[in-house]
Amino acid sequence: LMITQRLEKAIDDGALTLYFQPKQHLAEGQVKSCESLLRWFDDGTFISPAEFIPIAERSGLILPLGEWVLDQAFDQVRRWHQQGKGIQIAINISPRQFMQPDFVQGIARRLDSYGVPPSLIELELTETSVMETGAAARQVLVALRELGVSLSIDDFGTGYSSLAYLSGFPVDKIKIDRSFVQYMDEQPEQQAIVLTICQLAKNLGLSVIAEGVETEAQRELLASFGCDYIQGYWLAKPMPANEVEQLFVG
Ligand code: G
Ligand code: G
Ligand code: NA
Ligand code: MN
Repeated sequence: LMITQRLEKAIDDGALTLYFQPKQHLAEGQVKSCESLLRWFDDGTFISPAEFIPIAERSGLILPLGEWVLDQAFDQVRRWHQQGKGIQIAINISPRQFMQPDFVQGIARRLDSYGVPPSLIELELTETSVMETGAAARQVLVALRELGVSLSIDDFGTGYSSLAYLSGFPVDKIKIDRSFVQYMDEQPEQQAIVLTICQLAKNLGLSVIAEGVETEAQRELLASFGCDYIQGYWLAKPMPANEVEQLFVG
């Protein structure tokens, strides 16, 4: 079978699962939110989303797959919420999914049917989603914000975001791409980029999170730059729901 057919079958067969990677508030040390990340175990072999998401994007399979991810993530938020754990989940949204005319409606419907507080849902949008669709995207962001969910720009710095654009967009948070964080403790240029993004976020009144934090040196630098949150192997790898929930207090 071709990979698209195998993926279609995987959705039906339950071979897909969501893992969760915690995020930590740097100043307070608390872990209150996590990012959901798709995992595909195909007969014991792990296939990376970096491999199958782009294929799903091209084939259109990302739409049913994205719906599946949203349902799984909302269901998990609901379960934690019912257990008295206020754990927020950040859900990755692909550009094609974001551009569907009924995208906002799908989020509104789930908030209602799963009965979860909107503050427990964050949507991670790519720069491409937000920038390439221009004015239309802005309307979608406004509508999502009105629902009360948080919005973040993923992989910040790798796309075409113009600063002028960013200041006019109703988002809450920017997520500094791993490629900048990775070498920031060795390369002054990378460090300068990360510092600049942190300052930019502050000046625009946005929160900032750094992803791919792997070392203590990176964590300390980020803290000194005023970065709000970190995510990465230094803290924890993506893991199943029952493992990640043990990292959360209260
Ligand atoms: O977890 P990992 O590093 O393997 O993820 C690789 C890529 O796949 C990342 O770009 C990540 O954003 C993307 N990805 C993971 N899970 C999802 C998902 O549920 N939806 C979408 N659209 N992308 C995802
Ligand atoms: O594009 P996105 O940011 O959603 O991708 C997140 C991806 O990065 C996931 O596949 C996740 O497994 C991976 N990841 C998370 N933390 C780290 C880290 O500290 N180092 C590396 N190399 N990858 C990470
Ligand atoms: Na992401
Ligand atoms: Mn990212």
